Amino acid sequence: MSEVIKRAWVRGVPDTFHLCITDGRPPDVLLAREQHANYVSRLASAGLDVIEVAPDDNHPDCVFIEDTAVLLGPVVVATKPGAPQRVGEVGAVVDALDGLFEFRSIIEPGTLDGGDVMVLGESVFVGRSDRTNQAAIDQLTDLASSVGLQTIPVDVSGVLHLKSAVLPVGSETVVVTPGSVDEAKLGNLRIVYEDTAERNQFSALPLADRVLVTTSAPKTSAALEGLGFEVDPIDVSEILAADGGLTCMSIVEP
Ligand code: CIR
Repeated sequence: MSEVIKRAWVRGVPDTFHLCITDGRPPDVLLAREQHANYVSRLASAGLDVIEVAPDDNHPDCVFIEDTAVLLGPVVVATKPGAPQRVGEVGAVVDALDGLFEFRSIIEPGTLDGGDVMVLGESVFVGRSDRTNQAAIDQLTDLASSVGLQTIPVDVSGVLHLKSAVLPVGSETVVVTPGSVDEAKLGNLRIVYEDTAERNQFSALPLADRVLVTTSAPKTSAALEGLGFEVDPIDVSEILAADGGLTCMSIVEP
């Protein structure tokens, strides 16, 4: 039987990226675009079929496509981003996914960012954060249950999203920023801690044969290598400046 090629949806960096929501310095648009192109080529070289949604200058944060739609098996859940200025990003992404999955939607008063959703096996961990509220968690719980998945809410503090602080690097291992989440909720997952000197600098995206990791967290990455993970470092300084990471620039088919 031939290998199934998975798809990944990405969205380009708009000319207005320097106006994105950030607690830090504005990112450099041209450098961000170079780093994004490098990210896209790493996904493609890992065997993913990459589909690009055009950027929209009216939405400076649109490169963070993960926040707009969540794939739960045969279902795509259009989110309701918790930052009001990001709500308009969802339509173009839904258009790209339309017809490929059964369509569902988070509705008001729910707000949910895809960065708060981590699907591992049969479990859907969902961060209760400044962007994702209980109403949306209740809706997601029902949607997940309809496709046989169990939802586990996790309180998130001091970071933007669940996946700012809990990064899957394999099906059973996560890298955690100490003190950001209630680790008891992570059940039997193996926890590797982000090095304290690299706080909020580590991000990761597991690919078929390796884990893409940020160059900004070499000690954490070395610890992963010590555990047998094949790491592939990538510089995404401008994405980190915009409070993003490696998961947030794509929606990868499970
Ligand atoms: C925001 O504040 O919404 C963006 N500047 C960053 C979003 C990052 N998204 C993600 O990690 N899933």
